[in-house]
Amino acid sequence: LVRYVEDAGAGQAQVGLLDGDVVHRLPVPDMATLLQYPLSEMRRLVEEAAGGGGGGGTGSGRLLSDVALLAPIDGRTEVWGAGVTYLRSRSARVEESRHQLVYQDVYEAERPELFFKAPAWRVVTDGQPAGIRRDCDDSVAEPELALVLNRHAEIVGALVCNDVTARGIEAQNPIYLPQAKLYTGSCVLSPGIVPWWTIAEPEDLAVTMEIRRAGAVAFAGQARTSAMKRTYTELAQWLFRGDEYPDGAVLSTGTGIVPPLGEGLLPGDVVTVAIDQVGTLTNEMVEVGAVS
Ligand code: DO4
Ligand code: MG
Repeated sequence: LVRYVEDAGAGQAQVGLLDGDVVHRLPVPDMATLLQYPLSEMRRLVEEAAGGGGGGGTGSGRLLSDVALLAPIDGRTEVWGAGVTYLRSRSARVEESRHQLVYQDVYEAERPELFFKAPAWRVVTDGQPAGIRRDCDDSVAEPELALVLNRHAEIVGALVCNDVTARGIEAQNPIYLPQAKLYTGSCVLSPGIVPWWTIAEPEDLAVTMEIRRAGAVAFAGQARTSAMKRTYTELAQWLFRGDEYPDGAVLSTGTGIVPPLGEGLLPGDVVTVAIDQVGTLTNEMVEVGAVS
């Protein structure tokens, strides 16, 4: 499920189903509206669109090469992150922070760490620049599976997320978390929401990250979502416990891959995050913000 514009970016954003190299328009004004429907209704619409293009041609669709894909969410849809959901994330925070108990406790606690990451308008997508804060000398990419939740708290899809983080700011003090997490180009989502019902064994997906610097691999890592301490449903239920999301929400489930301390991102690095069955994201890192 994609958001796109025709005519070299000049037109109105539309929502469609990408099937091979053809985009079939869906009869909704925006993605936020689709996330207001119950899962059964959304599935019916999507399956109708998938059936409509048949015959091997483009049907009523547009070729992917004739449209520009946009970030996948709009309207009031918010992006939230879960933290310290993998042992690797816990040990990395314990290593980098003087406030180690905070991270040890939250890994064990019943209530997960959930933090606001971005409103829809701040999200960047595949091929767009992602941000390194100029006032932080240790930033990391965090490759994560993101759940797409509708307004009824149902998991309806999945995205690839790069939860880019100014690790050095959080390491100074965990109370600085919003400054470490939310800034220009820090929330990267893949352009296509993969419908949840099409993903085989979503509890055990391979996640990989590669960082290329001056043409060579500077870091490569991998994890499996089955190593996560919490379930997807558990995280989704906690998010909806005391709040409502009228246009749904994206909930990034935390990272199981953390580059070693001192091996942070540099401007010009090209970060590729891939998740089996869900997608791939590639972004070049650029400096953002005022000089410190
Ligand atoms: O505690 C800070 C957030 C950690 C995080 O984003 C993660 O584990 O992915
Ligand atoms: Mg994260």
